[in-house]
Amino acid sequence: MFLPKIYPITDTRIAKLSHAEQVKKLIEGGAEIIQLREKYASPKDFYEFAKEALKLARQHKVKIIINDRVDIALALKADGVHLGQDDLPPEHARKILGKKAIIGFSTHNLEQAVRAARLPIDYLAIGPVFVTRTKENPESVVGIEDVKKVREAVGDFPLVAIGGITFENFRKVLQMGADSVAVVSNLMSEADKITEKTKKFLSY
Ligand code: TZP
Ligand code: MG
Repeated sequence: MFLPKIYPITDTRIAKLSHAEQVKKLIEGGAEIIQLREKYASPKDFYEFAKEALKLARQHKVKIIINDRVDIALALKADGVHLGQDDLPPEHARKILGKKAIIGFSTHNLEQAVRAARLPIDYLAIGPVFVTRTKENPESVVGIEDVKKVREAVGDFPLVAIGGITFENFRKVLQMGADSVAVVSNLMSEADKITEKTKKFLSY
């Protein structure tokens, strides 16, 4: 699949904005694919938040990926889902969502990444590349050398790097072989700068 260089992920606690408000600002900045990540709201609320964000995204032909919840992705006909190692296994998500859905899968070391490349997924994510405060109980930091090792091991499999990625370090991560960098705090922590920062990332 085609992956834009920047893959923003929403976070209502960090941005202090709703998912739809974040999506609006990201779209204005030029984002083409956005993941909605919601770790605290009820499934019912996440469904409603995602519905609002998706409506906006569709008007601009921007893709929306739902973190964790295959049911919500299915109910809203979102563009796809992003799954972790402890979520519904990707092969089952594929059966539920069908062949057109985008399925992303998180990995945290070389072995998991190599295994993931054999699954019916559209991209794999490796991370955290750097220290992150966004994820509760993050796995060990993998570092940029491991991004390179993963790239060498998975050939041209679509690869997203995540965790502690900033405007200062993202070029290096792309040089190590990631197709795209997923970013939360560095894009979202100042709500009034989301659009400007997205543009800055995209015009590097
Ligand atoms: N998975 C690995 S690191 C991470 C996730 C969801 C959080 C990334 O957030 P940030 O703020 O870009 O470090
Ligand atoms: Mg998950």
